[in-house]
Amino acid sequence: MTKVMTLGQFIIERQAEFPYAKGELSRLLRDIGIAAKIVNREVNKAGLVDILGEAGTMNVQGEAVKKLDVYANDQFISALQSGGECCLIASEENEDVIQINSEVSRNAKYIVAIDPLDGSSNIDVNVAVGTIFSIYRRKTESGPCTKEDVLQKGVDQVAAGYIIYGSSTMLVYTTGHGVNGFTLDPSIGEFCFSHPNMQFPKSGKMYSLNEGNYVHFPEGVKKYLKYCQVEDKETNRPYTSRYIGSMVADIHRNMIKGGIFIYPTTASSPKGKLRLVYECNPLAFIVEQAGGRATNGFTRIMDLNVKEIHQRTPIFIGSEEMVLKAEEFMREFSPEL
Ligand code: P6P
Repeated sequence: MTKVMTLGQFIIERQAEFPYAKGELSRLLRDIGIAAKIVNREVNKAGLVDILGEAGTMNVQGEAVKKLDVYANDQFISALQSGGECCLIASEENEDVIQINSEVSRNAKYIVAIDPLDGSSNIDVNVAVGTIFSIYRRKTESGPCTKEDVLQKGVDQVAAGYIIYGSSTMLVYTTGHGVNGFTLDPSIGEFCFSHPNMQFPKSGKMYSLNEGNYVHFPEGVKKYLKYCQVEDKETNRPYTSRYIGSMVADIHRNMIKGGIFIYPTTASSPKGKLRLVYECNPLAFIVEQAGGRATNGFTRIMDLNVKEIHQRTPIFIGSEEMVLKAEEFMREFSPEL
């Protein structure tokens, strides 16, 4: 019987590798893991909404039923506020930053940027959804953190991770020393170490993008799409199209099997749809740490200047060779972008 290692045990064991660390980051990751388990319980009940009551109604316990993304946001904020290791939160669900000014958190070292439940519109059709988080050290020395503390480039991330609520629930994260995955064992309520040192395949046969936007794609994306669809035995083409419409699920699948995910500029999203701070930067950190590549078609995602919390960016992310090929088409056919 192989020894099961829980997320908590793994964090403590890895903590020993960073003698300078006093455990704050370890406790912060633990707090996120606890909130993820609570959110997982509710996401898995979503199919029972008739019994539990639609969002905006009262459930059988007489409690107001929240939309799941609001519920998830509340759970992660509450866990971070009570954990005491985070002084500021930037959330997809909140227009402005959330300062945590309690005695214990005011001088905490870390900032968390989070998309508490990405792809939540897929819940009603039972498709995998995800939480994405990014952790930075505060830039200001002490006192209440401000929005300036969160407007940092992706290269300055201390840690990043995602939770995928799918056929199983997994937490995948990096602290800059590789990527490790943990699968939730509901029978013991623990994330168990299941995917050591995850590696993004250097190439693959899957491309993920919403071809419904084809007409408004940049010429370089159109040309790359046609490249993927042309028959060429030597380079394993035509590739396969796989698009779930849930970023964490699409990227997680591609990290296991190889592939590229693209959300370029479109007519309705002239700057791209996906958010730099709490979607693209954390996923770029994880993908790069696993040996993949993440750019906006020209520039490394993690080098992009961050001016606004909810800033959007085009993203090309996944197997290194596939992203490099897509960038070739962008340079040749859409250099103006
Ligand atoms: P579209 C979900 O709403 C999301 O933010 C990502 O998870 C997903 O990759 C993308 O939007 C899907 O967008 O325009 O293809 O429906």
